Amino acid sequence: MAFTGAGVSAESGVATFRGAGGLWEGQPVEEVATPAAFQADPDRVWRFYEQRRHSVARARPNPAHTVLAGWQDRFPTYTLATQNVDGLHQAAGSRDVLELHGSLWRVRCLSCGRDRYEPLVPLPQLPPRCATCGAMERPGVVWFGEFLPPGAIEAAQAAAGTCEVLVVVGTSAVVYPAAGLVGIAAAAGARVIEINPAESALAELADVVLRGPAGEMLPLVNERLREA
Ligand code: BV8
Ligand code: ZN
Repeated sequence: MAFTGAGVSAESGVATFRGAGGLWEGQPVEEVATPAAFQADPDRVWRFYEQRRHSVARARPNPAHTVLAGWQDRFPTYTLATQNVDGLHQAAGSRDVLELHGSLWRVRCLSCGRDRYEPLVPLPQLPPRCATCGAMERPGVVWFGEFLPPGAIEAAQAAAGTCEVLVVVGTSAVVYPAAGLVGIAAAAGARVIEINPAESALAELADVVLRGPAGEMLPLVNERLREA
């Protein structure tokens, strides 16, 4: 099983949350990515997501995404769960990705709940409006204090409880319930491998720590696997 955070997309040029790029208009993302912020000023929150759609649209998957996509065909049982909303795992060829925090590329109607894939950059109108009922649509992501997409965290928790190896890539591991996947895997006896250039909240949960960038570390791991 692989579990990823913003760090796996860092070498694709996509800003992480708690690193240098973690601010929007001088505010921590945590204060912009919330239902309250959207309620108070939907245009401002939409500007934030439109800007991220623009920056991700220019980004390409990096070797870390490519290795993780290749493992799907290398192992009989394999699950990839991500906290990322950028869609770069799918762009690298990963299938059945568990998107625990939704996607930048989906929007949902506030009134009739219609959820749709919207790849256009820039959006034809901001905020976008529902073609069915005309109401405003919101970004298809999970904000703080919101439930994760039904089924996603449950499937990820089931996989974490049965996997032999969990590779954790590029997450500060502070956001729950996603970060709880690591404790589930460790408690179930999985080997936990962390790939991160910096310390994270995982600390003693990892059996092995590869202290470096994912775009370099994952290809190295893949080389060793080939020799194995
Ligand atoms: C929930 C989506 C049930 C949108 C995100 C008190 C009050 C209310 C709630 C809580 C509370 N205390 C705790 C909670 C729960 C809360 C939470 O965990 N808060 C934390 C901050 C304490 N969680 C929730 O609210 C979740 N929902 O609990 O629902 C519920 C329901 C109702 C009422 C109560 C409870 C929802 C969480 C989802 C929030 N949405 N974003 C968007 O993306 O815009 S979270 C946001 O953080 C992103 O999704 C991101 O993925 C996630 C985690 O961040 P990381 O991916 O780890 O990124 P980060 O920048 O932090 O770290 C990057 C790492 O990469 C670093 O370690 C760095 O060293 C490393 N790195 C850098 N370069 C590289 C690299 N690694 C490898 N290679 C490199 N090159
Ligand atoms: Zn609608």
